[in-house]
Parts: sequence; C-alpha cells; structure tokens
Amino acid sequence: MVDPSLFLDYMEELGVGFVTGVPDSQLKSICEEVYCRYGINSKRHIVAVNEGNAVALASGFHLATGKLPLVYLQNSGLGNAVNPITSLTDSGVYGIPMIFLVGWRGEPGVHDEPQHIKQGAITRELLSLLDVQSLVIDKGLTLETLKKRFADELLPRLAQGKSVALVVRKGSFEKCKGTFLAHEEELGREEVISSLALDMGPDDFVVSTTGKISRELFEFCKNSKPANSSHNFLTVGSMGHASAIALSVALQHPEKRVWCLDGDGSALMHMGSMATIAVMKPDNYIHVVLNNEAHESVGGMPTIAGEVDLVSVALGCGYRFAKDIRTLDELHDLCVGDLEKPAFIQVFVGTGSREDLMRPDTTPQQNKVAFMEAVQA
Ligand SMILES: Cc1ncc(C[n+]2csc(CCOP(=O)(O)OP(=O)(O)O)c2C)c(N)n1
Repeated sequence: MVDPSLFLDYMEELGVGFVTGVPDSQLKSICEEVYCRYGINSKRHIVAVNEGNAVALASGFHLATGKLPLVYLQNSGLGNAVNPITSLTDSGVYGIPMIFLVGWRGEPGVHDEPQHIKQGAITRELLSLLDVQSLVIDKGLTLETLKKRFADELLPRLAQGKSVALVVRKGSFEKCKGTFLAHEEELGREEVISSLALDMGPDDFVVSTTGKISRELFEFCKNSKPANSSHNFLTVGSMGHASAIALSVALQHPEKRVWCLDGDGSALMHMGSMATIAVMKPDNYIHVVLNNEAHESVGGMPTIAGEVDLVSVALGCGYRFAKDIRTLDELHDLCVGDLEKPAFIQVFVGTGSREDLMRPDTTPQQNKVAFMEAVQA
C-alpha cells in the first residue's frame, strides 16, 4: 500500500503543479490528500464537472506553465475523456503530457456491479489504444517499487510529450489523515426520495441518476410499494445522462408525468442537458436535483454545486418554473399542486447515507423491460 501523502510528494518531485478530476471511491484517500493539501478549487486543484473537462483544465495548465498536471478519475469517466485525449492531448495533435490516476472498477475476476463490467474489461486496452501507457497499482506495491517502475516505464513516455496512467486497484492507497467535512442540512436525501415517491401516482414515471439516489429509490419502492413502484428507470451508469433520458420519455408520453431525480454532481456533469429540456418545453417534466454539495456515492468529496445557483441556471435556460426547497411540506405542496412545467426543483439535503443501503436486486435488463412495459401500456 502507498501512503497518499508520500505519493503526492513524489508527484511534486516529478514536477506536478496542478491536480484536477472527478472523484472515485477507489481514489478516496488520494482525493482527501489532494483536498487537504491544495484546497478545493484553488490554483492547484479544481474539482472538474466531468472527466473531459478535467483533461481540458489539465491541458490549459500545461500550456500556461510547461509543468505536468495530474488527473484523477474513475475508469467510467474515460469515455468522457476520450475526445480530448484523442484530439487535444495526443502526440499527433498538440502532444500535451499528463498523468492519469484511474480507479479500476469492474476489473476482470473481481466482483462488481453490471455497469462497471464492460469498462473494467477494456480499461487497459482502451488506454493502450489511446497511446496512454499504463501501470497497475495494487496493495502489494510499495512506494519504492512504484517509483522505480514509474521511472523505468512511464517517465520516458512523459518526456516524449505523451500521457501515462496509473490504474488503481481497490486498497492500493493507505487511509488519509484528513477528510472532507460533512455537508449539513435539515433534510436527508433518503427522506426526500421517500416523500417524493409517496406523492407520485400511477401516471408518474421516474428516471433516477447514478449512485445512491437510485439505490435509495429502489429500496424504498421495494419495501413500501408506492403507486408507481415499477415505474422507475435506475440509470446505474452513464452519470449525468438521467435528465436527457427522462426528457425523451416525457416527449413521447405527454399524458404521463415524468420526473428526473438528479444529483448535483450529475446535473453539473452534463449541465447542457438543461438547455435542451428547457428548449423542448415538455409540460409533463419535473427535474429534481437533490443537492448535497457532494459526490456522496463515491465517498463524499465536494462538488462545486454550493457555489452555483442552479435555479437561476434553469430559469435562464427557459424552464417555466424553478425553486429552491428546504422543507418536506414545501416539497409536498409542489408535488400535489399544479406546477408549471418543465419545472426545476432543487432540494437542499445533507450528506450521509445508511451503511446497509441495498443495491438493486433486479438486473438492469429486468429494470428496462419493466419500465418499458409500464410506460408503453
Ligand atoms: C462518468 C462517470 N464519472 C464518475 C463516476 C463515479 N461516480 C458515481 S456516482 C458519483 C457521484 C454522484 O454525485 P451526485 O450526482 O452529486 O449524487 P450523490 O452521490 O451525491 O447523491 C460519481 C462521481 C461515474 N459513475 N461515471
């Protein structure tokens, strides 16, 4: 195992002067060390909204300073990063070198959720196709060995203006001494999800976002069986795309009420989708963002949502209604009232979730079939 603080010391020795990325549970202690050392959203560290954006931020830093950037991401985010890696940083284009730290979910032979299996299987091959040489880190590796292998295998590539990656297995880094502060609010995410589900009727359909929002919705509906309990499409992967999926469902079924249950990290990741929703103006669409100012599902690392006025963004894009909510009574009144739509509701919630939270016990394909049958009935 590698001490995250000594790892960052080593990165600094190599000339790394800027860190950016989207967090991952397998990189939690590194993210904590980065946050403690460089702060959040400083000249040394920016929490990016998506991984492609992180590559762009890292590229700008290199252009401005000639120094190396470090980009952290879950392997799910490689898809978002492929375009700038192939058309911006590649040595056939501008040749901008950077070090990627990639959390390896879905590694072949290691049990993981369905949404991680394909990406896990192709991670190293994909990096290789992208001309990003990679080295796997696991808990058996010491810092000394890592340094030696990095120097032998990856430094020469960096010297040629190429990017390199450390692919990180679970448990590779020791715990960090510092951590993020919990975000406190009156409401908890789970009670908001339960309240929303109870206020929905048989013509309500939900597309929920990646991570614990979908897990909490699934568990509540399984145990409490509200009126529309089989009407949930749980977007277990594809972070940031739930709102666009919900938009198309809403446009094809104007007689049904369609909800997107989004997270702040997810809404920010592909915020352009809000412009499309507003322009299409579905009058049966309600977009709820459960804003805990954190990427809670992967360890609670902060997002930048505490400093962005999402209600103004929604109104600026053209949603017909947008409001911030801090109590269940206000939320309930909106849900049972006659809302102008498309509507945007931002509910402020604290971080925190149950240790024993279930994962969906149906497969994604079973979920898809049940949703399709219900929505097309
Ligand atoms: C493209 C991509 N990048 C990163 C991840 C890892 N990931 C899964 S859930 C999540 C955090 C989601 O945060 P938010 O939407 O704010 O919801 P919360 O977990 O706080 O409820 C992240 C970063 C992912 N699944 N896909």
